[in-house]
Amino acid sequence: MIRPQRNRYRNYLELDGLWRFRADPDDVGETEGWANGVDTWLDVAVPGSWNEQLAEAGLMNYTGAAWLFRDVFVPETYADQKLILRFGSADFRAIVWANGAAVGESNLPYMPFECDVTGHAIPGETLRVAVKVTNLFDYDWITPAISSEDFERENRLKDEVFPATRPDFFPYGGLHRPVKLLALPKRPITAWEIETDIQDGAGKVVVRTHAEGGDGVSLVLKRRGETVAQARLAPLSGVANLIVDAPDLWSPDCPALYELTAFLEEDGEIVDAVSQLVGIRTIKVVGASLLLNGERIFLRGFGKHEDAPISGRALNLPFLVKDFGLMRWINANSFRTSHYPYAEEMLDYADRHGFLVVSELASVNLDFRIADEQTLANHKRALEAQIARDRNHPCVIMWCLANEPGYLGEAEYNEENAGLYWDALTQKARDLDKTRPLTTANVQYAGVDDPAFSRVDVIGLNRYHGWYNAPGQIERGAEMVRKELDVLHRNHAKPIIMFEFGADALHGEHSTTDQLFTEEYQENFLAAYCDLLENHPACVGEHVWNFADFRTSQHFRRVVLNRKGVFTRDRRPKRAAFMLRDRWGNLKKEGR
Ligand code: BDP
Repeated sequence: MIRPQRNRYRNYLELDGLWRFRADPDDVGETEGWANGVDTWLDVAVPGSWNEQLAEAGLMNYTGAAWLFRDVFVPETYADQKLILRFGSADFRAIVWANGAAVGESNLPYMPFECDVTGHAIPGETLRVAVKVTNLFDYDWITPAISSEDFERENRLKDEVFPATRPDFFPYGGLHRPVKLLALPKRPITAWEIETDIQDGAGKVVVRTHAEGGDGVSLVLKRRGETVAQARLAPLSGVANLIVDAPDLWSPDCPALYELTAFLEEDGEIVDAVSQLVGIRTIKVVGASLLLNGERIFLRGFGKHEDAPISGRALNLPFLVKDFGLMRWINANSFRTSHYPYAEEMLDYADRHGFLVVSELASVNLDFRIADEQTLANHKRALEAQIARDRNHPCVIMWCLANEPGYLGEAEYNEENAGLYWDALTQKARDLDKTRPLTTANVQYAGVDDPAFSRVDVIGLNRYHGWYNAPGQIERGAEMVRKELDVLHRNHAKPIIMFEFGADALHGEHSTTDQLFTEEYQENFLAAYCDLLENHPACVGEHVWNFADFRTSQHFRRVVLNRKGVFTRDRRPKRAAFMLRDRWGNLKKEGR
């Protein structure tokens, strides 16, 4: 899939704004013909989650089907073009109608999808777009569904979570990312893959293109407006190598970007063009080290969420700019897209400002009592889509295949079941992308014998010793972590990243002694872990959980929000933020 862009051959209309909205709790919309429009509705902002926006209309905790509608005038200049409705995401599933005709659907949450509306969208006329969005998961999904009854049956949390969800983040529903009507050439370039390498000091940019027509592709690579390399591809779907002498390499200190353009030719004429910013860099695992451009790196940063007041999980550009500003202020150099792929706009920003991104799939709490063939097939499909969408971003340095699989410590999460599962998934990932290391985020209940560890390149851990266990006892908790790190280091000659460690802190709560929920406890907890991680021979990164407080389903252990943020939900710093800023500033000065 090619990113929407405007040039001589491509154009688009932005369909963001207020859309009409109607909840469909009884799921009658399709049989009652809502695709043609409805008589009564509410307004909802797109991009946006419906929950907080429409809380007063009773939709705060609504999970189920809802419809969104809008009309769009199709410009006459779009005649003879291929017309595509493009959704940045629809969470978690969607069906789309154009002037009452079903034109496409998506069942990959947090992923873009396109519906071809050529023939339905008539240039010079109005197009009615209707989308049915459902924010419920299926049981065979890679973040499995759960209901209140399941909780009770499992005798675990019982009916204690509202809305019922397995993962610890709110199941927001809506069109969370920009919606566009694309006008493309009739037979466009449909995809391209860009990989970079460094050989004998020269940069190598390997490009593969895919197109529906044309008889050749020419490539031009520029740096600051000057052409530095060119190539032609024939036939289509071929591979071209662009060689750049003495390249400016991409890194957090200097995120140098080149502009690559592909021109599609047919009968000697250019019929399509697409552009993309390219960073020349390598990322490799050697022994227990992680190397960027051949040099050791240490990841300092956070697990984040796409979460903000009112807009919920939606792309919120002022928050995006603010968050990157705060990450820069606190001297972070990286983050993980916990627990799903983030908006493409976020990756663009990270490319331009030099942040290292661990790109996580939307798999949380895989439960190996119920994971089956279909779950694995879904996981492969999600992997394929995510790699296709994000592989051309230099900021993406690693694929995290799942967060906390086997999260109950269930006996079924063993070599036999899970080993085969990870064999199949890691093989698929390596077939698709040979340039990036693979990881998972291990839950402490699955322990140090996680079957994923021998299959991935980087061992990822989430640990809460000193919080969920050994509460109020930071030293004891840190000692438990140290022991686990040593066992892992002995058993696997691989780098280790602590992807989560954190403690809830209520902004303004203080104590002179170690006391859960105070700002001092959070600060001391994080400092104790950092002391350990920064000095361990196999540890190549520390990601604090979480960047900011975020909304999750209601539960007695959560005070309105998950409070493990180093910043509040409206991005005010807690005490720990100043400690991290000093600590990470020093690491940066030491060149780590
Ligand atoms: C971890 C999960 C994360 C939670 C965190 C917590 O990966 O999603 O928010 O715990 O409990 O297990 O705060």
